[in-house]
Amino acid sequence: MILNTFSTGARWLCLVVLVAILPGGSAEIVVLNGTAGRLKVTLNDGWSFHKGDLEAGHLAGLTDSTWVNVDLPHTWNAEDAFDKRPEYYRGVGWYRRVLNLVDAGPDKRHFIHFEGANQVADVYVNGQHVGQHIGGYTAFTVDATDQLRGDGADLIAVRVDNSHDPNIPPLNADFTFYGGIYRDVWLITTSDVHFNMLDYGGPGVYAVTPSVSETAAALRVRGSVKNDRLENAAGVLTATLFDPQYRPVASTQSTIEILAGSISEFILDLGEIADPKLWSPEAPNLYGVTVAISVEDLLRDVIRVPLGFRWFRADADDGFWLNGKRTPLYGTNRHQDYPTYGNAVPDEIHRRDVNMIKQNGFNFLRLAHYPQDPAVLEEADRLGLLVWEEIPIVNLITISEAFATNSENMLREMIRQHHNHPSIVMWGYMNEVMLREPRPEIPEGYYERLLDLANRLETISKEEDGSRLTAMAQSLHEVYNGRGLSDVSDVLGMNLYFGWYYHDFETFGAFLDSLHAAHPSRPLMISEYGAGSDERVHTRQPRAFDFSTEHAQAYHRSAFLTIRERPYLVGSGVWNQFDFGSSHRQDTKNAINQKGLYFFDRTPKDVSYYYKAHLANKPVLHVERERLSRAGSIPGDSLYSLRVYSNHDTVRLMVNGVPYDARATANATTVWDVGFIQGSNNVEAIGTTESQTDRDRVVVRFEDRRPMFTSFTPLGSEIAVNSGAHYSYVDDEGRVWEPDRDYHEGPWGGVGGRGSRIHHRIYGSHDDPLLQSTRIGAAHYRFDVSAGLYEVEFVAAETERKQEGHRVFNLAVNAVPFANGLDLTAL
Ligand code: GCB
Ligand code: CA
Repeated sequence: MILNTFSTGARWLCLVVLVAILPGGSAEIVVLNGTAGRLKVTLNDGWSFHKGDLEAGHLAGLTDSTWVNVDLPHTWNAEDAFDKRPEYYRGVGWYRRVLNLVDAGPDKRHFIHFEGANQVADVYVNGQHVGQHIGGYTAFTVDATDQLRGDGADLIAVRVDNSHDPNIPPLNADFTFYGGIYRDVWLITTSDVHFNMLDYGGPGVYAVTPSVSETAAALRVRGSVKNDRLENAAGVLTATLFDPQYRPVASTQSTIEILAGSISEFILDLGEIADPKLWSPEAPNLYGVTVAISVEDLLRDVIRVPLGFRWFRADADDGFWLNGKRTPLYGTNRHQDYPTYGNAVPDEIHRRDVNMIKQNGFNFLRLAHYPQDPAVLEEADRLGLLVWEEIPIVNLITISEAFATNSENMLREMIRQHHNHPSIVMWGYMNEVMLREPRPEIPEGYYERLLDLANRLETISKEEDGSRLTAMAQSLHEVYNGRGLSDVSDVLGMNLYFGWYYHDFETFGAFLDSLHAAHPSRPLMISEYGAGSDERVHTRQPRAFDFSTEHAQAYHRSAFLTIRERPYLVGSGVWNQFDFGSSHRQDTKNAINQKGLYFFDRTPKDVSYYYKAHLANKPVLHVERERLSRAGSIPGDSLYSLRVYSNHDTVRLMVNGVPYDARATANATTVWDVGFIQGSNNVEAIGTTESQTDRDRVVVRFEDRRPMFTSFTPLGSEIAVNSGAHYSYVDDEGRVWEPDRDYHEGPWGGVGGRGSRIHHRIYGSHDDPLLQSTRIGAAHYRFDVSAGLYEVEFVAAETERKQEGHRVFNLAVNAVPFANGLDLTAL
């Protein structure tokens, strides 16, 4: 249990919370009459869940004893979003829970606060509808006071629906829209005079710094108070600023009149704060402001919001500036899901993710493509990350007033809910919404309505919060064909995939320069760039879209250099920090977008160390280790290039005790051509900078298959070929399937046919990168092995239900047929 005490003044206060845990049941929540402050209690535990819709889902008479017991956060798509069926359940689910609340007094108000439910939620208390919320990524609060009986058996029922709705963004996107109450739920009890709890899910209290410099800052708090009494109330408001050591440093008081049943707004000026400790990624000095309201000398409500003193701007010529210092934003994007949890991840995982991003050396985080959990923002404040947060308008809009209204509402919710986080520097509201051109079904008037919506959202952003920059992300063709959209927000984010979806790395820089020259007053930012990879896929000839780790690393080494050489850029965000769930994806791992610097389970990819070596403020030395199983059957196969990512000046390498030359690091990389021997190879890198030395070791297993061509080796030796592929594949057993090759004077290779690769999911197997490639057409393989007894295994898959007879194999070994008319569809 954590007990927080605030001590800001002499007259008050004492926060009394009594929670009795009943054996085997949920907590009994006892609220004592006349106590001060507010009570916030988790409602995460003890829910019953039913997948599907029910007419009487909200009624007490319904028996829910057969429902599944769940705790929140919860999603119903944690499994079906990853199976090989492209669809996942998008529909209704019901949640019910008894609230064991013993209410000792009439002067209390009870609110239920949902941090997020995807995507439409209807909340019922004792059978009565108390609120509906639209949108899966923002929080909302309902006032349940009038429906609660406080007899220990109050029934809360929530109907959640994640069906597609043309009026609710996102309409479609490259991530999974997991349904459910997937974030924390709280009961918040206040007295009957309290800060506005129904302010777009926000705290109702907002701290602003109209001016900040190194020597002085102005601080103002605005907000609103609700009086739920039948008579008018005269209150005293107290705002106190606490420094990062929790010492009060400034305070102000003022009186407020609130008419019965109404809301009064207030502004409190805390005057000038001398020598504020500035907030920055290097020194995230986090202040806090508490605001309290007392009536008749008794504290009624108190709230604490975070505060950081900092100022910033984005310039079209020299990028991002924080606290008067040029601070290029080098960072990453993050989605909120995780293996086995889907999007219903506990706060610990949110916080750990943000920590990993910080540890990677980044100073920037784009929360794409939607507002994220409060734990994410709290951690970004605490650790010092500059954040772009956005609402989920992705890929396209619907031309309807309902879509526009829902979007505006989400934007206001996001801004109010996260307004107080000093980490936030940009509010975003659209991502790649111009539809891919040419696209015949573009509705009449689409671009005009889009521009109109963008302008409406821009206006709201500034109206809600003029202190932040606004941003929008566009794809390559959109940046060209802006149609006015590219100039609406303060910063233009560009999602650019040179060397992945199109063009190549080398043309990336020239493109940026020409765009900057054509639009010299636009602050430009790379909001996304990235390449997918799979630790099982390796090649000496990396190509775009082959998912080899070698290509992804080459991509990032080139892209980040290009970015760093361009001081006019506001910054950049890798797409993505972590691999994430995208149910429609059919890359080499089903339903996963693999562009992470980390795998979905948060193990780091080698390429993450490239960034760490560049950006982290500590020694980094990392021998690549995604390719520890290697095999070779042709001359030269034992020679491999091996990379070490480091910020040391020089790196030395030892392989099996043999020293290689010391090399100077360039672009945080050193590369060696290493000869491996059969079996285990000990690789050790030694990095040195002045007197500092670090070591990193890996063991590489090399299977030398060349002897098979000179002598018969009866047991345990094999050659496995990844037919039709230029990359090798390592399966679950550690077997290395070598890249295909054509036969030229031995020792083996394919004759006839040609290599071909599809990007479809393979049913019934997760060896997708092995089975997605094949040599098509009449072909045979020749292996010049010595005489002996061999086993030949033929592995094949059909990707879709083809007509019988579509693909038929006749197999023969040494011209002796052993299977004729083999038709996988007919099996
Ligand atoms: C983008 C989108 C993002 C996708 C990404 C990709 O431009 O903004 O949602 O996930 O590309 O990986 O294709
Ligand atoms: Ca949370």
